Amino acid sequence: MEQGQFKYIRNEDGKVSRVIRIGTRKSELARIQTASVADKLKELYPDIILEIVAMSTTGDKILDTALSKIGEKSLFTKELETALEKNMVDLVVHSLKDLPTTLPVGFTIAAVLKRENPHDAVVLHPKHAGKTLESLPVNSVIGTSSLRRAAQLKKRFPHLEFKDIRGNLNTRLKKLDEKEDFVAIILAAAGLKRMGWENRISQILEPEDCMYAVGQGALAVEIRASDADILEMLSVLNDGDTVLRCIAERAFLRHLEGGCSVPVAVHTEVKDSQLYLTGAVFSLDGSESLKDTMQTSIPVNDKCQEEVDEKVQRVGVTAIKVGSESQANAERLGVDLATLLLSKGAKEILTVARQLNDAR
Ligand code: DPM
Repeated sequence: MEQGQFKYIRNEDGKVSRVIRIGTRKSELARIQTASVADKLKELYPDIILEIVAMSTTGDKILDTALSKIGEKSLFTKELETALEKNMVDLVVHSLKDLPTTLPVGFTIAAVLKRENPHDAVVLHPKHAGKTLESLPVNSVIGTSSLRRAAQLKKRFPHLEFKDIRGNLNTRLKKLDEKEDFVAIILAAAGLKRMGWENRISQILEPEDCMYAVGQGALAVEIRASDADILEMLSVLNDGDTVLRCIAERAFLRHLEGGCSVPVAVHTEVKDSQLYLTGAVFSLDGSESLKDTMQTSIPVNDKCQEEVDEKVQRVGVTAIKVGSESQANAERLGVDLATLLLSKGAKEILTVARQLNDAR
């Protein structure tokens, strides 16, 4: 039964309930991520009725081009946002790192869930089991299309070669195992874990080797910014520390004017009521880099946005149950660190990186 703009159904007892429709990409990882959020919602709200709507996005269709070569920023999100806009779905689950730091008008991230391990991981060809990046033979070819990963690892492990690899996680693992093109591939530990492939991780890359991407390892739920009911319903999914870390990271990236395809990396930590942000930018071969760390305080007894009049979006996030002063501090931290790196020449490094990448 369609009633107004939302979808409703009549239960057996005659009660009418709104159906909450969740949009997802069709890849296995996207479906797993969506199902995990759906399960959490079912647990928190046993009476809700959920429906999952799967669709393909541009990013899923263009499989032969490196992500960083495709100009479109909202590669994996556009079709899903259109579905949100048309009320065909009510929420969409994304990997936060695939969401642009500026969302199109009318959308917001209502929840950022507790972050998985945000680090990158090495997956080896079975032939090389037991090795590490350090101990792999000279000129071993490593598969990654991430400028961020390639830049850092080229610098750190000059004996290795890096080549693009595209496709969803299933495709990449197949390309690694069934051919001889790559000795190893680099993937986010979080994605591997969600796919149930943790046993393929042979090495977790520490910040000294490779810092992670903005938002990596965190799931985000995007909604229509005007949908107050869903915003309220999802607010309990937020993990306070993850929200603050990711706001700082996203503010850093946004202020650098980086997209998802620039060699920018971060590391964040919450400790003793302090939020620490380390951010870095790299030239494509990693030979040039700028890196710094700053910190800010997380006030105790901080008031939630719920209690203040205006609901503020911070780099796309509206987390109404997380302290509002803390969120403001986190955003400022990201901007301040970006400002510092820009004053040291970050813009020039990123501009050259972009030009060289476009010319590849
Ligand atoms: C973005 C990048 C990659 C994805 C760039 C980067 C990796 C591309 C590649 C912005 N999105 O990380 O520097 O390796 O060629 C992506 C993955 C996940 C979300 C897969 C992965 C799962 C992990 C998560 C693709 N987006 O990074 O291994 O939820 O953070």
